[in-house]
Amino acid sequence: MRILLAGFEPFDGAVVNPSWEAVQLVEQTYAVQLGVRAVQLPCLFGKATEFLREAIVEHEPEVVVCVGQAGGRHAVTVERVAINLDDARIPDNAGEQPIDQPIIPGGPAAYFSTLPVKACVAAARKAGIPASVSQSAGTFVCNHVFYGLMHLIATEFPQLRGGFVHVPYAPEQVLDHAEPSMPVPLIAEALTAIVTAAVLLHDDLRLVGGAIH
Ligand code: PCA
Repeated sequence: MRILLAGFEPFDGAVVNPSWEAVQLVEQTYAVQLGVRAVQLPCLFGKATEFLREAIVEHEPEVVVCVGQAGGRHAVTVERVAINLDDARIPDNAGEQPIDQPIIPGGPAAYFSTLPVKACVAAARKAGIPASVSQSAGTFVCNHVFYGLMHLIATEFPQLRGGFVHVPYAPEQVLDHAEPSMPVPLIAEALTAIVTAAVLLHDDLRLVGGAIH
């Protein structure tokens, strides 16, 4: 099995991004056993997806899981849907701040993850780590890359399965303010459980996991 895990570089003035720290840890531990390769994506509209496409061409993975930081979330969240919209609240790392622009003009309004999202959540919880389904990956670079990945799968790589996972801040990012956080080794364990579930299960489990709002 070949698995590509993509994390992001720090953004918005931060010095670390737990997504990149965690995917590296998974690679270090499971490179051989699970066939995991970790790559870092720039926090840039456009370029990040191009970089991801190059990594897919180079590594020929069967499953791609992109991972990003979602500061303020208290759990590891498996994203269900990517929407065809860039609407940046802050600039990306090159100062780009698209407002209300389609990612792919004329593309579908949305793509669903092709990971078994409920099974992935269940696997992380079974490992003892707080996890839930998320119904929105936002409208910044993470949603942009998630949509870009699903569009690549729809148009160029039909055998590939893929999706997106958002992770909380690492503790060192919130030392002086009241925000939830999760140690990077725990995030890495959750990602390992999620990737394993994604590899083993093509069809999702029918579990409660929706949201009222
Ligand atoms: N999180 C941002 C972009 C990069 C990252 O790690 C997001 O959620 O869009």
